[in-house]
Amino acid sequence: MTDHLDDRSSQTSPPRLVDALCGVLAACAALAAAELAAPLIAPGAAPLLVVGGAVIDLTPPPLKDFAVEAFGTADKPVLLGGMAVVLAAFAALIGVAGRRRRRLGAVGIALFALIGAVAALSRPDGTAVDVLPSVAGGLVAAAVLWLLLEASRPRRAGPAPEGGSGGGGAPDGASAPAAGDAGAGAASRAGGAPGFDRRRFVLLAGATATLSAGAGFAGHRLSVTRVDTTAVRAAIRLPRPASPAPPLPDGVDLEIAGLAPFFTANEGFYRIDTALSVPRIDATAWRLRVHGRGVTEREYAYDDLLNRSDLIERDITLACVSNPVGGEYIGNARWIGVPLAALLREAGVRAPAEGGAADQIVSRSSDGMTIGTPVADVLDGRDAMLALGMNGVPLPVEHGFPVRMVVPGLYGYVSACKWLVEMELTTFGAFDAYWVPRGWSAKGPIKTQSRIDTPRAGGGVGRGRVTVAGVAWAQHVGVDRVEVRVDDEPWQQARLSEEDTADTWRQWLMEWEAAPGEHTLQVRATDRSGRTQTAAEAPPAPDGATGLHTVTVTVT
Ligand SMILES: Nc1nc2c(c(=O)[nH]1)N[C@H]1C(S)=C(S)[C@@H](COP(=O)(O)O)O[C@H]1N2
Ligand SMILES: [Mo]
Repeated sequence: MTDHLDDRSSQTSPPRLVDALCGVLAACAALAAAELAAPLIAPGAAPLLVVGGAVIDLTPPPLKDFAVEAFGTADKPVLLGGMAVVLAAFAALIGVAGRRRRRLGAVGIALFALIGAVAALSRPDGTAVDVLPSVAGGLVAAAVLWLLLEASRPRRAGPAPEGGSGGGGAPDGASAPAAGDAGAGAASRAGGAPGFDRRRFVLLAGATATLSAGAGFAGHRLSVTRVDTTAVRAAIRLPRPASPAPPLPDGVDLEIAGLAPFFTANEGFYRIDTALSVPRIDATAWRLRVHGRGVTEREYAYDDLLNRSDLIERDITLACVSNPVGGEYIGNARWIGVPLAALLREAGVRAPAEGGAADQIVSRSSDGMTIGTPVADVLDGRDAMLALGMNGVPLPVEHGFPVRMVVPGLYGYVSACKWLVEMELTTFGAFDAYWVPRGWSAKGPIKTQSRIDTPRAGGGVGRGRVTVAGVAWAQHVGVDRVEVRVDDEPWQQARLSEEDTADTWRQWLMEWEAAPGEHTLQVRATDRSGRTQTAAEAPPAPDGATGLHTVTVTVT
């Protein structure tokens, strides 16, 4: 047990910080081991991810709304960072507790492994093997903690200096080996000099940190490259659609600085989902299963869809129900895909009004998301599709590769299932999709809305002629009119850009003679059904925010 280093090392007993460090290093080693084990034995079940996923699913809706509002699309890095801080704090405690009683440390570690295992099993796609990374992590944590605590264990020559005079750094109660951990310690204690071997500990700690970083990195690489989605995706050639998008009229894009462009680039397209790590699906192995009430079960491969002779290309503006008034969770893209109504009719689906047995399509993603869409909307002639392409390229991985649903006029949470793997025909009475028990309406038609993009809220502009511009949307109904109000003046009609289709947003602009001082600008849209958006303010939950986007600017 005693090695030659013991005899010539600096000797002090470990302060609590060392105990805490032992705990934190054990946690790092555990996470690294689990990260490495996951892609090898249980892909997608790395403990941080499954626990993070469970946290997301269990988060009460108001807290989730707050997180989205406060951190926007950075909500997931913030969540992972928060989890790391909490984990580090508990790991430090486990280190301190483990010094007093090894058994206490073991119990703490077992508890964390259990949390990981339960989270893994509770995932919608969880299976029994998914607990293994957590088990592996727990075992590694226990071993590393034991090793580090041993290495930093205080040794005393002869009887312990009771109530030490201070100079020697008498071990506080916490560092004294406790009853219940016998055996191994006795020998080294008897033979060693007082204090603990710093050099040996630093070496071990350094080795633990280095190995953990290496294993964690290797695990990460493995999980990313296991299926080379990137190569599969890059090899896909999108066919020419049988029904191309109607020609774009001149003047759909007013091309004003500060105004959202008519088409949103894929890179800048908002992203909203519960996926902590983006599902990476091998399109060549992908299958879509269609089943449920009133259908003959079918299965489609990616090529079955890609090679269809009825592909359509359409411009559709997608919007999120969580978008606050004036918010950015909306984007417009040119999609290529399979007409969903045609595909469903082939399988025997009929609209409820035609005697169909199902009124809801429940889409399932590879990561277990469920999204419920009215059958009636999909079959009413609108360009609902299973999208394969977005703005001229195969769907980006973040936006649902290989296949997602897009339905004009419905918020994303009731229509736009990404990483789609299954469609089940059922009823709204029989099944609540993911968001419904979380306080969101089962049906979510998009509300007519408008936004001022320039000038920016809180910004300053020079007096004289100022271009006020923004976007307005009423998907599948169409925007008919946009009006702007300055302070308490009467509403003035804005100039609208040319319309692409009723399924796309429209830009608008108004020239304003701005006088010095602080001014408030407001916008409202009227859709083609004659409805003007309400000024009454409502939050995003349960079925979309209302109110007028209001911007205050200072004119100098
Ligand atoms: N699999 C899956 N699909 C999903 C979601 C999700 O969390 N998981 N979120 C939905 C929501 S709420 C919206 S608004 C849209 C957003 O699509 P985007 O990220 O491509 O903009 O995807 C929808 N599809
Ligand atoms: Mo959404």
